[in-house]
Amino acid sequence: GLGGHNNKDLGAHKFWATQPVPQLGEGPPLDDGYIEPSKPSEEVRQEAYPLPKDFEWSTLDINDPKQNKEVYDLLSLNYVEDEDASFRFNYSAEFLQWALKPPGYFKEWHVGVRVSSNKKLVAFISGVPITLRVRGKVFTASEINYLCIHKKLRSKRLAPVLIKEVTRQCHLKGIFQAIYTAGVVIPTPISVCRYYHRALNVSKLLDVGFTFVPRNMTAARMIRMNKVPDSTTLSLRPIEERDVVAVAELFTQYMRRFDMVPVMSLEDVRHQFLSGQGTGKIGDGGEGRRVGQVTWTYVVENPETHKITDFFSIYYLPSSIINSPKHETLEAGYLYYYATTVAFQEGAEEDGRLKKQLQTLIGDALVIANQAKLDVFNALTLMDNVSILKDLKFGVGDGFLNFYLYNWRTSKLAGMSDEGDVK
Ligand code: NHW
Repeated sequence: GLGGHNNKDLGAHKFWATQPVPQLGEGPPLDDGYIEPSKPSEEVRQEAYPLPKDFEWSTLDINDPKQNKEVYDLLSLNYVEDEDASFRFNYSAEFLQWALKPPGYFKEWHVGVRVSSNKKLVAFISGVPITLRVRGKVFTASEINYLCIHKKLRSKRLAPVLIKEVTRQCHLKGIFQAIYTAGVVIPTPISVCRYYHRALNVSKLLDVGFTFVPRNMTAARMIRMNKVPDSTTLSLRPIEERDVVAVAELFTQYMRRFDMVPVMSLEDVRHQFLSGQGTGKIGDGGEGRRVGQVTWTYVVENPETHKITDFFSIYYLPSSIINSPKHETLEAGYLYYYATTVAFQEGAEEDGRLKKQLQTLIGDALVIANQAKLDVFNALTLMDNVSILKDLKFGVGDGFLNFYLYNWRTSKLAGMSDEGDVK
């Protein structure tokens, strides 16, 4: 599966050694907090960093369908691939619209590099505002993603220039912390998660080499074993505007279980869980998805009290299949946020009630993913996922995802890591 390389070489990092991040091998900090202090705006560098000649900076206006498509095109050909270059993330233009424009976004944080002569977009990096709680401390930050350099411009030390420029743009808006994830190991992960995969369309996954028939197994038996029920166990309905307050409350309360979480306003909840549902009818080509659909969020409503007791969310992120004669696209869904009020019942964690409810809830997410004609359903070893992966027939992937904070010290986050807790 996807997840990028895991460079185990903890050697010199010419760029990262200069940045306010914990250096590799540094001991755990005494206290959580910034590494370098914030600067008043007049002390922030006012000029863009120099680019190699023949290139120029360009702020991308994602509201402009043409520029949205330029970012899509760059990423669809040059973004993250798996270790043996079989699959490449294929974020849709609608996904990028959704991901790059949360409430309070800044267009200046959508940083592109163009060839001066023909204006072709050849590199990109983005930030979006986020409020984080890390352990007991809440702070505003920038979530950095979609760093991408055209394949023909690799290994020329352009990435550090992009990173410095997006950092400067964040500083200009008064933001001095950031969060980001990567398949690669750089200084210094605060947590590492593993990818797990639940096969839905086994024969296609076999066809494209995403998975293999293990010894003592046949394809037919694998297909049978991975069959997903036709209907959900819980009585679910898609989230609606009237659920936003309840879902926000449930989300906030459930997230208290974890040490690093986003703090979401009502607008954030509306954006994250409601705005990505796509428009109009289920796609004509028998896709099982709405046109432009990016997310699915379902709620469970108690029929008597009409209270929202549970919710889950899935995002749709297909990958291009690089060398298959038969299939172009791997249709993948990813488990996003979820919550259940069962977690708040006395003793529910200890006596297994929570685990059972999560199995039912995420089991239903699999049914929805299957109905949407997705080929595979992915999850990371974070939140409470580890407790349900095995029973729901997820298999371990070969990708890792490292989590990083910029200009913030905290000791390694336990619980998210797979070290020790996945058997
Ligand atoms: S991770 C996905 C990154 N993108 C891809 O993997 C796409 C395919 N690859 C490429 O486009 C999600 C290129 O290979 C890239 C590197 C552009 C990755 N994060 O230009 P050079 C994100 O988007 C360091 C951070 O020669 P290149 C998160 C590398 O360690 N650093 O390499 C992004 C080395 O530094 P060192 C990375 O292959 C978070 C230097 O870049 C990195 O042509 C960004 C080499 O540069 C990565 N994924 O281009 C940080 N990959 O010190 C945000 C390589 O080791 C920080 N490098 O010598 C916060 C900023 C905001 C702060 C706000 C206060």
